[in-house]
Amino acid sequence: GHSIDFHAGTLAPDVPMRTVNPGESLTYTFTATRAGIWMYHCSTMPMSQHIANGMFGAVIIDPPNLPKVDKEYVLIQSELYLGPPGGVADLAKIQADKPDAVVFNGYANQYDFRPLPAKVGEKVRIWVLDAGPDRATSFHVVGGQFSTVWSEGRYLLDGSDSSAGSQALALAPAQGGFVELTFPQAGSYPFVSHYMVDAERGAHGVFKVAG
Ligand SMILES: [Cu+2]
Repeated sequence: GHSIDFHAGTLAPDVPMRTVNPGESLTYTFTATRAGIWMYHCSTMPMSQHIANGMFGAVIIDPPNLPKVDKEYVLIQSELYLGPPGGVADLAKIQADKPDAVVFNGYANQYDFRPLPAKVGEKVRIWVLDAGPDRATSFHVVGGQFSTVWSEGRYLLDGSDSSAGSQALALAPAQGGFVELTFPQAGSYPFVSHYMVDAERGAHGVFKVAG
């Protein structure tokens, strides 16, 4: 059985978040009242293993009057605890806090091999969600500074003060937000979780910035 814990709405979870068995279905409705990058995930026990199997996602509700940008990306960080091929995530590794890989959008280092494009001078917005199940992130762009930081419902930095900048967006599991930055020169700008052991496990990619 599986279920859904849907952070983008608020209600008594008893019935809508119940576990349904294979072949059964459940229709879930919600009203988008609050902005954010909201996690949803399976909440059937052991929840850590269901989330580690990839049963999670994000719903993005823009804040009112969110300015247009030139490019917008979504990066969801999560961990992989590899079980046998074709099998499920390894519960012992999960409980020992020993991930095999920490990834953006499901695959280790995928944006090293297929960098995300941008151009010099463009304003780029990056939504980030930490889906866990268990590790926090510190999202950082090497060579970049964030002019805007929005986290969990409020601006930490709204871009109005050109002397103010940010170097990392800190997110605990299930937290999300966005950053904005402009690349000053052409080049390859790595982005990482600045929990360095996780960057080295695969939470690493590159923005390829064209002149
Ligand atoms: Cu599940």
